[in-house]
Amino acid sequence: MNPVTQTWPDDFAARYRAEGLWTGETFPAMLRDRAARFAGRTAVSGPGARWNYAELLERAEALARGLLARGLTPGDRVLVQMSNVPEYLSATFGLFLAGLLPVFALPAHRRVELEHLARGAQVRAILTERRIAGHDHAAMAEALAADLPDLAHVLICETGGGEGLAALSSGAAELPADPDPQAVAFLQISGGSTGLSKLIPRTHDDYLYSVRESAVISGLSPASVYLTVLPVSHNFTMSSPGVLGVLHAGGHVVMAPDPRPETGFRLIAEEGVTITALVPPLALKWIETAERLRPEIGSLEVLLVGGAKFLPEAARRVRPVLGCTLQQVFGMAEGLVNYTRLDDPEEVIVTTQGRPISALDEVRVVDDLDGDVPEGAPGNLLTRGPYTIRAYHDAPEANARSFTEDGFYRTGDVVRRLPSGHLEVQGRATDHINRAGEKISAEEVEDHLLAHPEVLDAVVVSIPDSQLGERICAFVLPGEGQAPRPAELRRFIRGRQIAAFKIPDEIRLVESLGTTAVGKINRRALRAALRKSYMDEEEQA
Ligand code: AMP
Ligand code: DBH
Repeated sequence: MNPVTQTWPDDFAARYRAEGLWTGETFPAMLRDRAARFAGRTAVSGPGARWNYAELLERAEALARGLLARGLTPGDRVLVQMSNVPEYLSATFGLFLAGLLPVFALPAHRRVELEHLARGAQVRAILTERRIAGHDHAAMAEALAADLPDLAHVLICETGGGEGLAALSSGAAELPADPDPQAVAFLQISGGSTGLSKLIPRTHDDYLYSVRESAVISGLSPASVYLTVLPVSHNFTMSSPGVLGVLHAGGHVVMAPDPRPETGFRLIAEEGVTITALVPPLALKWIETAERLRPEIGSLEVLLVGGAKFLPEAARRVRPVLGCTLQQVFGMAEGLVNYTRLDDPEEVIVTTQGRPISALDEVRVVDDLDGDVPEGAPGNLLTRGPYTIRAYHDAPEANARSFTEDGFYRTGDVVRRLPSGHLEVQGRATDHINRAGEKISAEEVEDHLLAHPEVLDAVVVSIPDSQLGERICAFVLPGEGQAPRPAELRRFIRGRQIAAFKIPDEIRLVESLGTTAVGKINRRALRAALRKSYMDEEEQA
C-alpha cells in the first residue's frame, strides 16, 4: 500500500513548532481531552440523537474497537460518505481513534467519483448510510466493493431511526497509541479544477492549527451552538471553523437534515443556534425568506458565507435582515483560509473575502510569469504556510502544475490585496465552474459528453447566474449522423453515475466550435471565446 504523507521542509516545520502553531495535539487526544473537560455538555444533536461529550467519545471508541476487531489495521484508508447526521462525528472520531484514515466523499458523489477516490487512496473499506436523500448508498457501495478487490469492507451506518453504528461497534480490539502529530490524519478532496478530484493529505498538526485559530477568529466558546447546513464533510463545514472548531471549543453542533431556510430558522429558535455557515446562493435564499417570514432568530450572532464570491449588494443585507454579523470566508481544502474579522468595519466585511488566519501564511499576488504585481493590482494568488499542503497524494503531474518550485500552492484564484492584507476575490485563472460553491471541472464534464457516440466534440463553460452564481453550459458539436437532442444528452450524462451537480444546466448544439481545431488544443481559448459569444448574445436579447 502506497503510504500517505505530507511534509514541510525541516526549517519550516521547526519554525511552525517554535512559534507555537503546531502544538503536537492530535484528533484522538483532542476528543479525549474535551470529553474529560466537558463530559456532560451537549456535543452534538440531530434527528433522533443528542449526545454529550462523554457519550460521543464512548461511541467513537466503541466503533474504533469494532472496526479493528473486523480486521481493519491502523493506517488503512476508509472512504466515508455520510450526510449531516450525528453519527458522522462518532464515525470520524472512531476512525481517528483506530488510526484509520478517513477519505471524505460528498453525499452527492456517485459511482464514478467514489471509484476514483477509492482507487486513488487504495481504500480498504467504505462507510456510508443505507440511504441518503432517497438514494441507495448501500447498493452503490456493495457494487463498488464487488469491483475493487482491495475494498474488503462495506460498513453501513443505519441512520433514519435505525441503530446507527451499533452493529459495527462490537469488538474488544485494543486501540493504538496516539498518532504522530505530523502524520496524515485524513484525506480531504479538491474540487477538481482539471479533471477529477485530487486527494489532499492533512496532518493532525497542520489541520488542528487551522481549526484552533478559526475557532478564535469566529469567536467560539463552550456557549456556541453551530448549525451544520452545508454538507458536513466539506472542508468549509468541517474546519472553518466548522464542526471541528466547535468541538475544539467545547460547543454544541446541531445537524440540519436539509438546507431549507424554514428548517434552519426552526432549529435556530429551538436550539438557540449562535453561528452557522452558508454558500452565497443559500445565504440569499435565507435572506429572502427571512424578509417574508420574520423568523425568531435572535440567538444568531454570526453567519459565515464562503465557497464562492458573495457580492457586496447581497452581503450588505445580512446584518439588517438576519440581525447577525457577517463573516466572509475564502478558503480551500488545500489549506489557506481567509476570514473577515468580527470587528472589521462593516465596509470591509461586505466588500472583501477576508485576510489569512496566520501571520505565517505567505501570500503572493503575481502575474502569469510569477512576478509580483504592484500592491493593489489583481493577480494570481500563490500561498505557502503552516496549514497549506506542499503536495497532493500520489499525483506528480498535478503537483508539478499546482506548486511552485519553492513550495507555493497555485490557488488558481485571481485576487487583489488591500493594504490591510484583506483579499478581494476577482475571479480565477482556471476553467472550473463554481456552481453554488460546488467546483466542477469543465474538462471532466466534456469527457462525459464526448463518451456519447453522436458527440464529436464538446466545450463546457461557466455562465454567470443570478441564483447559482454560475451555471454549467455545454456547447456540443454533433457527429455526422443524427444529432442527439439536449434532453437525450442530459439523460445520457445522468446515466453516467456522476454527481448530479455536474450535469449541464444548459446544452447548446452548434454547427462549429469556431476556428480553433477540434481536440484538446487550446481548450482554454476556445472556452473563453464560446463564453463570450454566449454573453454577447444574451446582451442583445
Ligand atoms: P477547493 O480547492 O476545491 O477546496 O475550492 C476552493 C476554491 O473555492 C477557492 O480556490 C476559490 O476558487 C473558491 N472559493 C472559496 N471561497 C470563496 C469565496 N469566499 N469567494 C470566492 N471564491 C471562493
Ligand atoms: O470552497 C472551499 O473549499 C472553502 C470555502 C470556505 C473552504 O475549503 C474553506 C472555507 O475552508
